[in-house]
Amino acid sequence: MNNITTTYIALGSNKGNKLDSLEEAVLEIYKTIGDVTQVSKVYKTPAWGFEGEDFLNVVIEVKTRFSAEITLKKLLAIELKLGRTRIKDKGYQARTIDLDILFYGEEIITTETLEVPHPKLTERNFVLYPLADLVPNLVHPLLNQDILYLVKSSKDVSPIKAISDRIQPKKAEFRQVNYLTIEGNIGSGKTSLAEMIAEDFNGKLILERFKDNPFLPKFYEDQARFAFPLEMSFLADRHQQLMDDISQLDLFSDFAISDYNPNKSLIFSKVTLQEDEYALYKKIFNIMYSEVPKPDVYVYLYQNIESLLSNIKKRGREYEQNISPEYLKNIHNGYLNFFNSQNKIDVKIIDISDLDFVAHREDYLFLLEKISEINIKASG
Ligand code: PH2
Ligand code: MG
Ligand code: MG
Repeated sequence: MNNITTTYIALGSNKGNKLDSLEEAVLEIYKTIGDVTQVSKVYKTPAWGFEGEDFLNVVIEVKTRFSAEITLKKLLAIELKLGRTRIKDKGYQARTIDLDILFYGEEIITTETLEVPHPKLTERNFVLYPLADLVPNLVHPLLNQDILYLVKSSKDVSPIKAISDRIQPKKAEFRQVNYLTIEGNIGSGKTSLAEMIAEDFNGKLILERFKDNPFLPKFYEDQARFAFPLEMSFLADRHQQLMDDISQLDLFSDFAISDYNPNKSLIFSKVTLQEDEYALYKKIFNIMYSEVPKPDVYVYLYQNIESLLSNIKKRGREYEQNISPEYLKNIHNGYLNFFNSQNKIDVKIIDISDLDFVAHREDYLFLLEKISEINIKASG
């Protein structure tokens, strides 16, 4: 999963309702690129380098998981959506909206389509002034000078004036609970989602550590022979881990988020074990987990079997490649049976078959909203 990078983007408009265009662009950037954490004052500036109406200019700070290249693509799509037209080879033209990357972390990028830091940044008051509102001490990675210094040494003599209208920052919202679990079938994306939410909302992450379970590859080779030791070893590992993790948090004041719940052991073993083995297993499970706290919200990411198989293929864990559609179907039904037997916890089954919350921030925001919904039935 991609890290979060802080990027600074310049917005300019000198055609149509300029303030509206800037506001709409901020909203679109929030929806498709990342949280808009800071917005400068709005500046009125004469068209620089061509004849035209005055501009309104702002600079915003954005936290994004997308690369600079993808950010640029998404910015161009927003320009088009907001009615930007370009006449080829005609130099500067009036525009409803212009969106330029000024800085992208400390990266220095020179490709055919993208140059970062923006090469003209030091020549333009309409970029330097708003940038100085946000990060006066930010150091230009090529020049090694900070923004305040660049403002003072700017040779741009064109007038620049802040107007009284302001544009608000816009950040993703999320209803935090003490203990949120993101569950799902194998390959559903539960770990990625848990990681993203924990990072964005400062949650304590509890991830299942299983990749080194020595029985798992054997089990996928010979289920009948290795199901019981596999389930026993999951049971022991998960218990030990959960005790370690939970002992480090205060479930009444911290926000914790996990990508599994111990009940998973029962759901899987019901599919993989013989009836008598399962009865024994359940006895031990109940002894071990009688005291473990239950999540306040339990999310189940549903994906159709086809997408699961394709995700499993994509992530390429050798020992998972022979998992059958029937096995995935059985696990899914196991989860549904389990949820039907629960009436005290807030279970949210969300179909993400047609979503891609890593590539599309819109989908991620949709999930945050879904997870934040208050379930009247369960909250009593
Ligand atoms: N953008 C330009 C050219 N000239 N002048 C002002 N005042 N503001 C701008 O945003 C601007 C400009 C090229 O993108
Ligand atoms: Mg520009
Ligand atoms: Mg541009």
